[in-house]
Amino acid sequence: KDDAEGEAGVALKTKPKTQRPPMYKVLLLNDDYTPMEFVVHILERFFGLSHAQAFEIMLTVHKKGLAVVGVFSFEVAETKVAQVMDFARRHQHPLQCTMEKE
Ligand code: TYC
Repeated sequence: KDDAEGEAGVALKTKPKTQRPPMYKVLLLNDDYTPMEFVVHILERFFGLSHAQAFEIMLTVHKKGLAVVGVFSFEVAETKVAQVMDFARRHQHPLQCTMEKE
């Protein structure tokens, strides 16, 4: 029923369903070898974070094992993960970055 009146004449309202695209969390994982400054640099460069924000997230990953860096559309999340993984690989650091549906 998509009516403003129900079976017994009770006023009802059906919410118009606004379709939102699914969003994806980009996660950064800790490891024992990637230098802290390298991780901070990645967060500034690919996620547009300030040095202070980048340092804070890096420390959270270091202490907790992982952290959400940001939430993006599928395509943007995919691109960020690829940029981070490629940059880390080129610098021979084992840094891992993944994405997960919100
Ligand atoms: N644990 C690393 C170190 O002690 C630093 C680090 C932080 C590595 C965050 C990865 O995603 C990471 N050098």
